[in-house]
Amino acid sequence: MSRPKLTYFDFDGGRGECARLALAIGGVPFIDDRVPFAAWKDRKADTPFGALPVLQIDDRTVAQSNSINRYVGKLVGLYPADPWQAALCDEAMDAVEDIGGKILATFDLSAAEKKAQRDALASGPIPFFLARLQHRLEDQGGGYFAGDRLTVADLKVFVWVRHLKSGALDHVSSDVVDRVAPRLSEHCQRIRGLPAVKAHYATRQKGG
Ligand SMILES: N[C@@H](CCC(=O)N[C@@H](CS)C(=O)NCC(=O)O)C(=O)O
Repeated sequence: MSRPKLTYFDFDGGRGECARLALAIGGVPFIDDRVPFAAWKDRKADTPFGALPVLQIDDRTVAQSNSINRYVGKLVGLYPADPWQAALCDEAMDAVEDIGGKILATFDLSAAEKKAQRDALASGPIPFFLARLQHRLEDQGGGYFAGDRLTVADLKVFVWVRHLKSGALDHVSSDVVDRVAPRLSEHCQRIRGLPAVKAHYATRQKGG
């Protein structure tokens, strides 16, 4: 197998970050192809569905973030072998897609419309998804979303929760996670503190 190439936009978050983290944690050397937003229009047509992320291995290409997450998770041992645990893992990742899609849809709005829609998200869907994800985490014992161990579901939820906590989402208070879903906040801190996750971001800070 040649070195996998993961193509996504040039920031440490969003739909491509879970697979980047999984590959890094699994110690799989990969080409981290980061597309500057300005270059996207020239590359869009060459992707399977006109969107990123895309994973290429040898002469094969696969798109759709959760499909990539599952594939990479299987490669590196971060996806459950048990069918039920796999379904729980998928459930958490798909839930993040549901709320992430709603949030993403607000990015290109006018300032006034963005504020109105973000206010609505902050008082409804965002706390709802946080509370329900926390509930599912607690159902599994509070540590991990599936299989009693780290999976790509934990990484995907981590990336979303970390973004909320960063305060980077205008009109959505950065304390919403702590207020609504403290166990999810703890989960985020725990994933952030994993040696492999810390090592990955240390490399990023060095520009690696
Ligand atoms: N269902 C797809 C959605 C992919 C998607 O919409 N990606 C965004 C970035 S997160 C994108 O490529 N936007 C640019 C565009 O659609 O032109 C997935 O999960 O990968």
